[in-house]
This record gives sequence, C-alpha cells and structure tokens, in this order.
Amino acid sequence: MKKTARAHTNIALIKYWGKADAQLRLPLMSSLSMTLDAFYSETSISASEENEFFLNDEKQTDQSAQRVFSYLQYLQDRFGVSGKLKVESTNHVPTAAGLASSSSAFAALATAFCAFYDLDVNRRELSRLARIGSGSASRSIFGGFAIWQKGTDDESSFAYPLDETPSLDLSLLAVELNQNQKKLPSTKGMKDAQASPFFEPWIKRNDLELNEMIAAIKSNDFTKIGSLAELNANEMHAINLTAQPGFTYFEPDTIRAIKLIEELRSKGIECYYTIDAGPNLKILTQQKNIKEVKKIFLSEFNNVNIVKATFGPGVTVLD
Ligand code: 2P0
Repeated sequence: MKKTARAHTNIALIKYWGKADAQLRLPLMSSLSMTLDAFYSETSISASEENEFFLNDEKQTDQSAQRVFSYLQYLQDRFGVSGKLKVESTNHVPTAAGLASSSSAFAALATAFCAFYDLDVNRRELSRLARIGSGSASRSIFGGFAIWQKGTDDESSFAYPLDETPSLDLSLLAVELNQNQKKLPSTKGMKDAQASPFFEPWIKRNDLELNEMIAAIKSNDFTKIGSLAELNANEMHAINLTAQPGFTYFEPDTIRAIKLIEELRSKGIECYYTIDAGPNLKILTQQKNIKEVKKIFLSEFNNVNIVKATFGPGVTVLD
C-alpha cells in the first residue's frame, strides 16, 4: 500500500523568523502566508525493508535523509505505530525559481504519513504535525491565505485558513537572480538574528503588523498588502544586518532589484517585494502589470528566471 500527498509551497507576507522552542518549533511570532499554485511537493509513503528517502528519484543518504527519518520516528512514537518506511518525494518547483522549500515538503510528508497509517487527524492537528517537521510547513496545510498563530505550546501553535479562495487580484513573480545555494540555513539565521537590538522591538510589532495585514486582506487592499509585506521583509533583513555579528542574505543583485522595483513604482507600475532566507526576490503585483514588470526585469538582468504564481490550494491526499 502506498499513500501520496501533495502540498504547495507558501511565501510569508508576515515572516516567521525566530523560535521560542527549537524542538517543538514554537515560533516567537505569528506569521501569515500566501500558498502558491505553481510550486508543490508530492510525497509517497509505503512499507519497506529499511527506511529510505528518495528525492526526485534519487536516493538521499545525507543530512536531509536523517532529518526525514528522525521526523518519521517522532511521528511513529507520537502515534504508537511502527515499521520501516520508503519515502518518495518529488519537488515540482522549477529548480530555476530558487524556491525549493521545506514548507511543501513537510506538509506533504506529514499528510502522507497520516494517510498511510489511516490516522484520524483534522487539518489543525495536521498543521501542528507539519510544524514540527518545519515551521513554515504548518501554513502549507491550507490554501490561499493562512495564519500560523504562535501559541504557547504544541497544542496551541498551529495554522488556520484566513481565506482559502481569495478573489483578490494578486500575483507573485519569483525572480531568480542568483542560483547560489544559500550559505546560511534559515534555522541558524533565525537563531543568530535574535542578537539584534531590534529583535525585541520587532517582536513587539508582530500583533500590530499581523492585524494590519488581516485588515488589508479582508478589504482586498492590494496596495496595503504589498507595502506591509515589503516592510515586514525589510524588518527581518534589518535584524539580520544588525545582529552581533551582523549578516545578510542580500547579494549585489538583490539591491539592484530592490532599486528597480522602486523605479517601477515611481513610474506608476505598482509592485512590491518580499525576500526570504536567500538573495532572490518575490514580486507582488497585479494582472495588468505582470507583462511590464517581467519585461523590465528581463532587460535589466542577464539570465534571470521569472516564474509566475498565484493562490494555490491546501494539502490533498492523492490516492
Ligand atoms: C517564513 N522563512 O515565514 C520564513 C521567512 C524564511 C524567511 O520559514 O527551522 O524552513 O524548518 O522551522 O520554516 C524558513 O524557515 O525553518 C522560513 P525551520 P523554515 O516562511
């Protein structure tokens, strides 16, 4: 018997960037994301003679396999089930997009695990299980806009849907400026960032920024959503720069791209950016401006890859 689940990647508009509990992956702040249609992971679980992990048809034996196996062991202990498992995962994320993400991977893995053992879990519990695999995965259980409320313990830290099928005209352009593998894993980055003198003030702003974003989404206010997302991302990167010692995910092309977006805005082409734990930008824009934004980025940068996405669905069991 084999069970397969599909989960889509999400991009945070209000970022998760700090843990209160590393084991349980309890965050220091609530976050809000957009699930994307264009990028997803499909993961199958079946019984096996030994634990095996295949990613895009290649058997993995490195740290990524260890992370998957120890997560499966955690789930087996939690539910009192056993057996060796074969995990086969395919990332439908254009490698060019620089969007390979643990959010879709662990959401699909948690869901395939529950389907394989026929466990009766609702989506809230699924979100809690995915969270323990990777924080951002808690949000990929849901489509559209999802909020991960930070909570105070395993029980109370989960994501829930804000609007799974938004009618808002909002597209995301994933711009791959730099194909270099990120040098600083986000787990370490978010730990180091806590040394910034601006970390505490940022955490204090979390409720305010989250509520403003929720209000902007409820009123379909693209301008407000875009500006708030850009501000929140810049706050996260400001904290990295001011950690002791400071660091940044930005590359020279990241700054060039930020300036290009400012230039586009000054010409009346409305677009905003958000940036995660890497040098690439995700541009938030609307249908009428996609063509122009793409054209200008393609003419300013050599070899840039741009992939368009909009709202995607929550996790599903395929068979
Ligand atoms: C987010 N990021 O909210 C933030 C913004 C990157 C920047 O969640 O350590 O892979 O597995 O819980 O979820 C990336 O971190 O971290 C992330 P772990 P995760 O999307």
